[in-house]
Amino acid sequence: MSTSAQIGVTGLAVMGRNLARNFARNGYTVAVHNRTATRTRELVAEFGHEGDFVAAETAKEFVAALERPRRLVIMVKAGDPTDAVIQEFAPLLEPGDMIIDGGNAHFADTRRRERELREQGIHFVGTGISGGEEGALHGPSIMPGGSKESYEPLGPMLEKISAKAQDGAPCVTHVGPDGAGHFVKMVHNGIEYADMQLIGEAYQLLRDVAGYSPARIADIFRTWNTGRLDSYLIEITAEVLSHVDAATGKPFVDVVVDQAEQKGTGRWTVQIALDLGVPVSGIAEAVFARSLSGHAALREASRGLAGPKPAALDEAEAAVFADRVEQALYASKIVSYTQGFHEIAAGSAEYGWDIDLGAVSAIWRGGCIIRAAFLDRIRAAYDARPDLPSLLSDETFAREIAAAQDDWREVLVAATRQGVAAPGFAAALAYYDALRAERLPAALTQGQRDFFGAHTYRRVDRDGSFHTLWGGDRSEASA
Ligand code: NBP
Repeated sequence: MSTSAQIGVTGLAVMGRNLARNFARNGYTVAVHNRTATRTRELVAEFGHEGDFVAAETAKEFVAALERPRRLVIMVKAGDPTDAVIQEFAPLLEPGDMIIDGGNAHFADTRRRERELREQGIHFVGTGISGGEEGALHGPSIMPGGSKESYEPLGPMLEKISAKAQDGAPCVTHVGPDGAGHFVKMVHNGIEYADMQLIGEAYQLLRDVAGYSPARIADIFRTWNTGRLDSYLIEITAEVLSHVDAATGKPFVDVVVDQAEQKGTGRWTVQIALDLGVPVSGIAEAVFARSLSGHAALREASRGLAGPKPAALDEAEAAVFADRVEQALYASKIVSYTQGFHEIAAGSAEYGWDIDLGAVSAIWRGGCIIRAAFLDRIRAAYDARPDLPSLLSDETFAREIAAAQDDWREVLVAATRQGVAAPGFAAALAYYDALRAERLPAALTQGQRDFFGAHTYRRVDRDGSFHTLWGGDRSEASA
């Protein structure tokens, strides 16, 4: 077999197959391989006409087909299968070659794999790929980690197959060393959870408080999609809400079981945020909301619990309310991105990744699930001030929130009065109010901890640690 392929893809399920086709359609010769060889044969039989594929039945054949330095993409199930594939291929590779893991790996696994392979001189490039099946084929948002050195021979190829933002920029950048790419992909998915939850809450409020039908709400989302909320998720929400079930003639959304799953990356975003001490309350509420929805028996047992008497809005009141929901949704969205970017900044500091937050927002503008017009503004905010402490410190966002906040609060008042759960909106507002507060009850928490556990406290007027002798004369002592 000649060493003619510029890149190889092993793991030819939905994602791998489409990614291989994307490389081939862009003029690259692609070696393809899968544990079960029928998938490889099927790919070449079905799509062989789209470009140059080199089908390999064995690992040896696959590696032999790649030009050097070898670029070997793994698109298999994350976890043990990824390790199994690495163990199979690494002994066949040579120093300077690279293994690109495009699966949804946990960044800590990526760090371990990168370290292990580095000892053999192999570059391990943990790469977040977003956009699902369609993105893999037509252009995903790509978040490669790994060494800078590996990006040189790999980057131009990724740039070619990636999505392009409206200004034509490829949606790929070298995010940072070792696990940085998979970390950023993880937070992308966490933000995606929050976006979806907030949109879901907006829908529920428009339905239960404003009294609108799914079709009418779909129209509202379509209108919102022409403004500052312009995004892929708002666009597809309108499509889903206007879809009618062919079998029953009912709105599709009414015939679907209202229980959502929460898988790896959303949960990881919250777990890692806890480890890093970053408050991602909006993202966490989105994960918890999915968990709660799945507790069918608990929900069934709780359905009869007391709630407020519903009060219908008239047409004019409903229209005003709908406008307020747009404000609440937008403000809450700013908060969830603020939290997500805080987590990326904290991960970057913890692991020494030096991630450019503006570049991250730029590569999310196309291809990925959270692509949105609004990301241009985030990029502008970080470009203007790379050390921005928080998106809320950006003048434009602060001004927009200032304009939205009264409506945001009114929406939560209405939700509370009518007994409609809006945990994402509420968590976002609580985060905003806590951040801007002059004083927080954490001072009282310090006092309580000192009382029951002599944990000491710090004072506003003097340096050092202090302890109060609570049981006796309550005098203070320096610790
Ligand atoms: P799956 O996650 O369903 O994995 C199936 C592939 O893994 C098949 O090629 C299978 O080979 C291979 N595989 C398994 Br399972 N165990 C293996 C082993 N021990 N050794 C070798 N190969 C093994 O595929 P997918 O949905 O295409 O996703 C691929 C990766 O991309 C995953 O990490 C996923 O999380 C990530 N991702 C998916 C999406 C999406 O929208 N689906 C989006 C973004 C990222 P076989 O054919 O021989 O069984």
